[in-house]
Amino acid sequence: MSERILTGIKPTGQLTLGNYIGVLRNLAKMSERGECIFFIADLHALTLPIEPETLRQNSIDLASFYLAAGLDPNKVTLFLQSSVSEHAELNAILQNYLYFGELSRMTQFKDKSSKMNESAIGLGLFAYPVLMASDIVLYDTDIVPVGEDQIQHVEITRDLVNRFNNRYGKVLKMPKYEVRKVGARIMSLSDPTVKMSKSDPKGDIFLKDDMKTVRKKIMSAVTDTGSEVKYDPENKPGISNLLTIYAAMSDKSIEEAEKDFVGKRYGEFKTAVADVVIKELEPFQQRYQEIVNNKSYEKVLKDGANKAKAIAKETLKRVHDAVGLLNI
Ligand code: ATP
Ligand code: LTN
Repeated sequence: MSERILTGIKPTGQLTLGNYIGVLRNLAKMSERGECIFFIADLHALTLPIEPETLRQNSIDLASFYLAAGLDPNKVTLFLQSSVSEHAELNAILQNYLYFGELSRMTQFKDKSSKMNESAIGLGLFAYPVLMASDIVLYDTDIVPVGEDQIQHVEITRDLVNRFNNRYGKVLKMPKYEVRKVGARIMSLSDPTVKMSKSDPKGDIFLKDDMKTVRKKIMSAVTDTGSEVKYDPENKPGISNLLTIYAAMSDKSIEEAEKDFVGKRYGEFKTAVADVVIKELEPFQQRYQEIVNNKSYEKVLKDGANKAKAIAKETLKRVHDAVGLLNI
């Protein structure tokens, strides 16, 4: 049987080059490898304050970006998390199998909540990994492709699966994460010690930026002292980040990328980085615009939700049986 591959992205803001390199860019290839289930984690987007109109717009944008990444809607299942109510139903059950202590130790929770006033931290933000675990196990997922920051959430899902199966027998499928070798963590162009992140947009390249802006942002990216183009994240975080972007966008290893710039100056190097990014981003953006204009995402999302629901219903029934809920 072929592998089942699942991933989700939150419609929380403008997608960045980090999202593109870390995840989006690889999805089309994935769909040749196994059965793909991709979704828009709109319920997760509610874990931090967001305007209704922004959430709606972001969800449409994200659906269009998924499709622009070359996904064939006949091959992959693409849907909104909120359209398949089984996610929330399974969440209500699984929340009893992850514990306060382990949830408190999640890096993402600590990062996000530390920037907030305690009285404004919602339960959803704290319980985020439970819903994510539900997303994953609902489809008997084998592989979860994510950026580096999400590994911990897949690991806690694995802990939950172990715990649940030890108690009830082999009910849930054990998932594995998969992180790409180059580009699992693209850093901010203005501060290469922090992740490029859509909820902290300083130093981001947005997938909707026009090409002039993209070039300008890359040309003015923070670099390091010295003049050698060398991969050394500790001492040369700026150059290493740009090398990573270059390598990922040209499907090269870091070593091959380094070789392209032996004896070259930073300026020349940055121009080459901008060139590879623009060469791919420009047609990607055109495809995105066409999809937005003709609204082709609507039917894809509807069909996707129906396909997803058929699988999710089966798993939920199995879980009900296991824990003793009557399937009447
Ligand atoms: P937020 O800032 O709202 O937390 P985000 O930009 O981290 O959002 P997500 O929706 O959390 O985006 O992530 C979607 C996917 O993109 C995840 O698999 C995540 O690991 C990946 N990703 C996000 N930022 C980067 C990055 N800078 N480099 C590589 N992958 C990334
Ligand atoms: N937490 C993820 C989004 C996400 C996800 C998932 C990813 C929600 N559910 C299930 C993989 C599998 C994020 O912030 N990128």
